[in-house]
Amino acid sequence: MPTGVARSWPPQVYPDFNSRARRFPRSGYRMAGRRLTQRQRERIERLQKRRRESAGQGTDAQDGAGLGPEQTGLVIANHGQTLIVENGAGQLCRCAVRQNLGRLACGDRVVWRAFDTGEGVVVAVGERHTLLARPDYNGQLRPIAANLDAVAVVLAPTPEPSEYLIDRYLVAIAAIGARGLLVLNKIDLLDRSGLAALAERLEPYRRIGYPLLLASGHAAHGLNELRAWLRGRTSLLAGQSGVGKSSLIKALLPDREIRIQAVSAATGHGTHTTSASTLYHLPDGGDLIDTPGVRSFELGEIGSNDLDRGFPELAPYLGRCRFSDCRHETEPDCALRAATECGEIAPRRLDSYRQLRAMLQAAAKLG
Ligand SMILES: Nc1nc2c(ncn2[C@@H]2O[C@H](COP(=O)(O)OP(=O)(O)O)[C@@H](O)[C@H]2O)c(=O)[nH]1
Ligand SMILES: [Mg+2]
Ligand SMILES: [Zn+2]
Repeated sequence: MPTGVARSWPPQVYPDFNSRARRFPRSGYRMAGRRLTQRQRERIERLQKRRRESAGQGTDAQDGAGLGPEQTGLVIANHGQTLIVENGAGQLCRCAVRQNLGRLACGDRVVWRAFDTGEGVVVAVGERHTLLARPDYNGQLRPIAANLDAVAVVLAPTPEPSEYLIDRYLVAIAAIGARGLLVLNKIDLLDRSGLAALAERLEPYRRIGYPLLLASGHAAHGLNELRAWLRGRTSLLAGQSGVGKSSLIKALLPDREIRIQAVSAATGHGTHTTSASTLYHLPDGGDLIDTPGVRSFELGEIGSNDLDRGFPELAPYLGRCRFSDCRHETEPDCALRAATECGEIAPRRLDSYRQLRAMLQAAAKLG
């Protein structure tokens, strides 16, 4: 971990966290009492009492008492213990979450039931195929986005891109099992030679399989290609502050304001602010999760396998150095350095790999 970077602030990636979702039981729940209104709480207590009384009689007393049938939904906004869930017909419902389900995130697929008050309760969460999480202020892991298929790393001429930062994003993306895409935004700021120079600098990423799209949110350039790439996927835009993520999101989502108003209406009390994570449907298909607090993500508790997954081009050479504990620095017969000298590996990528490996090893020694 570089010094001066607060561990708790940037979101981190915890691949093992995904496994928690599989253990969520569908029954034997306790109600999430704290965030329910007094009226709801009383209702639930009555229901539970009646349920206990009717246990063994083969009836589901809940159905007769204002709790509708189970239905599936998608979490599209998250305000702590209150979620906005969208049903199959596109209707939004404010839902509490049963406590034993833990924290949910935008992108979670859920089973929920509506009260006759119009609000609902989430009773189960589907297995997540990916989960991006970060620790909150007291170190508890907090899910940020569930079921992401892809993360677009947005870059721009300013702020100047850093290969090390890009590589850290790509490792984090590979660690959760999502696909990575590079978007070089604000190309309206570049002349022909400036663009050629920056594209050349990013060429190593294209060579190892990361698509590179050129875009300008302001000049509405490259947006069709970006839309085509996002279609059919659940994605998130990541990148340093100032690269133009918010501008791109606005350009991609012409109905964003309408959606924000609909989410606000569904929250009932208080309004939905854009500082909360929100899942938007893209007009051409696909979903975009906007998590404005998430500027960059950091490596968290990832192992060296995750690191290696973020450097696919090293795979043919790993384990082929003369020394099994080779640090790929000055050791003789280093397969990675030899491959770099032959042009098979970009020197900057090897630099990043060495730095990240050293960082992970130092972190492992600490504890
Ligand atoms: N020239 C140019 N400026 C842009 C473009 N997109 C965003 N900006 C500017 O870059 C700054 C940061 O944009 P913003 O979308 O807030 O970036 P974010 O921090 O990544 O969300 C703002 O001053 C924008 O007006 C673009 O395509 N071209
Ligand atoms: Mg922004
Ligand atoms: Zn080596």
